[in-house]
Order: sequence, then C-alpha cells, then structure tokens
Amino acid sequence: MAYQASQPITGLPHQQVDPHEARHILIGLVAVLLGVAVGVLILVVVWMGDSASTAQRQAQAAADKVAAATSGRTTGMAGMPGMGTSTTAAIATPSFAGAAPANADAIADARKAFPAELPAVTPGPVVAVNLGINHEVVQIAPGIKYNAWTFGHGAPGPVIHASLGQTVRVTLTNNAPMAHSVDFHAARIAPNVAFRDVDPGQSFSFSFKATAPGVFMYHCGTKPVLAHIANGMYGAIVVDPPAGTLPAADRQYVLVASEWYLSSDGLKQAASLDMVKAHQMTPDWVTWNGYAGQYVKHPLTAMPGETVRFWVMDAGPSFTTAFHVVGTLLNRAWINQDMTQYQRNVQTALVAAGGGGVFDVKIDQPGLYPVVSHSFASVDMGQVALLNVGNTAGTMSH
Ligand SMILES: [Cu+2]
Repeated sequence: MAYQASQPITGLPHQQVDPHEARHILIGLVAVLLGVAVGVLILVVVWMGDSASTAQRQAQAAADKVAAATSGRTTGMAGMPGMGTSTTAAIATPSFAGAAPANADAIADARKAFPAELPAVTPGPVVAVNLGINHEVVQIAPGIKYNAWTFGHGAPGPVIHASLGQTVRVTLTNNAPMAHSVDFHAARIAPNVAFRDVDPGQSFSFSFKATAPGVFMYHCGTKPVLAHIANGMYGAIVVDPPAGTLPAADRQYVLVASEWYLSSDGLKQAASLDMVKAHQMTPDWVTWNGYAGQYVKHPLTAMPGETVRFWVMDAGPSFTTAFHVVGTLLNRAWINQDMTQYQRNVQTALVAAGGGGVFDVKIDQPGLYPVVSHSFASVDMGQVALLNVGNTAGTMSH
C-alpha cells in the first residue's frame, strides 16, 4: 500500500501536500517497513535455528535411547544373559532363519514335542498355579539354542486349565537374577498391585476369579515388555465355560504362537535377543508352542469324523496369527474367544497378538492336514503343525 502524492493524507484533509515532501514521507515509510521486515526476518531465522537444533537434540536423544535399549543400558540389563548382546547401534544382525545343523532331522525326531493336549481342569474352588521364573537355555528349532527367560522350564510356560468361577491363585517365584512379573489377561484386577515386579529370590502371590471363558495369554509385564515376551515369558490359560454350553469335542489342543529374534544362529552357542529385530518385527523363527515344526515331526492326531478343538493363543510379541487348517474349514470359530457365539465355515481366523480364538474342525477324510498361520512368512519361519487324521503314513511339509 502506498499513498498517491496528489491524494490528501489522513489527518490533513484540507491541506495540499508538496509532492517533494510526499516523496520523502513515502521513502521514510518504506524504510521503516523494510526495517521492521528485516527485524522480523532475523527473529524468524533465529527461531528456526533454535527449532532445528531442538529437533536435532530430540532426534539424537531418541537414537541414544534406542541404542541404549539395544545394549541394555537404560534397563540396567547390560551383560545380562539373554538381553541385547548383538550390537550397540540400531542395526539388526543378519537373518538366521532356517539355520540348521547337519543332524537337524535326528534332533527333531528325538525331541519330545511340547504337549499340545489340553490338560485336565483342576477340580475344586481354587486352582493353584506355581510359576517359577528362570533364565535358561532352551531349543527353539532343531539344534538352535536360545538364552530364554521362562515360566517353568521352557517357552511357552505351562498350560493352565480352569473353569469359569474358579479362583486362580498365582504364586511367582523368581529364581532369575533380575526382576520379573506376570500379567494374566484372564484377570480383572489392579495391575499395579497384582502384576508388580518381583525381585530376584522373592516370591509373590495374588488371586483372581476366572470371570470369562476362553483362552487367554499370561506374560511377564516387566519393562521392556517386548524383550520379556520375546525372550519366552508367556503362556496360555484356558477357562472353560459352564459344562454343557459348548458342543462336544473329541480332542482338544492348545497352540501358542510366538516369534523369536536372534542375535546369532544359535548353533554352537545359544543366541540372545536382538532387540533391533524385535523392534523391526523381523523374526528368525516363528513357532507353535515354542519350537519350529515340532508337530510336523510329531503330528497332532485325530480320527476321521472326530471334532478337534484348537485353543489358539498368540503370544506375539508382535505378529498376529491367521489361523488356517489346510484341507478343511473351521466348522466353528469362536472369534476373539467370545464363547457365547461362533461363526461357521470360516477359512481363516485372525488371532491377535495378545489374543485368543477357539476353533473346531471335523475332518472325514484320512490325511495330513497342515495347521498354519496363513501369513505365510510365518510358515517359512516354522509356524506349521500337522494334524494326522486316521493314522496316515508319511509326512509332508507345507
Ligand atoms: Cu520378565
């Protein structure tokens, strides 16, 4: 905006202004405006510079945090077996998917599979659950050793079977050299009280009432939870609905899905957790009940025409399971373990990380039926079982 020299200037309506003087005023005004603009510009530049350095500082802090978490510094776990020994920078180790010793087949043959059969329910008003917490080497695939943190002596921890209305009394005994805890998804309870950290050498008990039926996860809830679950601290609890409310099943199996993120191949020395891979969700192994392909070597069994019920829980820590049985449909699918209603003839059912689902199949033709997550990267990394219907000879992989 500029005033024409011939126009009256506000405040001087009746006075003609000398064009010369007007030019001077104009120049003066422009100079003042320029001055103000330069001042504002300087302020903006200074502010931007400050913002940039703040952003830079924040980015650096975030990077430091990741690097520290990777090396265990922020959690006081540096040098702890099973914690972030792979690197101090945010770089994942190479993939060790599919690593195997020469005698992998013989190892797989000789190893007893994790019992997938649903154990009997404990009678009486109280189910006593004693969970010892240990740091120990487990096998997660034929010949692959891993520095795990466990409930009991393996991953997953023991399958717990309760009935609706029973009280579950949990006693944790921490035999490990660091704090751990347990979080039961089946519980309605103040987590700051019941799921608190238990120090090394200590025991702690709490009780909750089983108020909903289904298959639920339990896991260590100590920070960083990602690391504690990835290291093997999870298991399943099945809560039966009232007797007679579910259709009958001839066989019942519990399958727990989980991923493993390895700092090394685990062949000669036990691998530990690669926290960068865990953050990036790039596992080396994905398993049913903690061990790759164990039910391919030692299949689950059924006879033609039987109803087989799968209680499926996905421990993650991060993957979901797309539950699918090759060669059949899920006759009944209690999605998200809502045991009040089921869907029929489902091809693939989602089981969320930290969630559960219950699925019935009834297979008439004898044969070998792979039980998978239809997210097929997981199959390649070991999450495949076989259901052998009718004592079918031979084996297959899928
Ligand atoms: Cu833990």
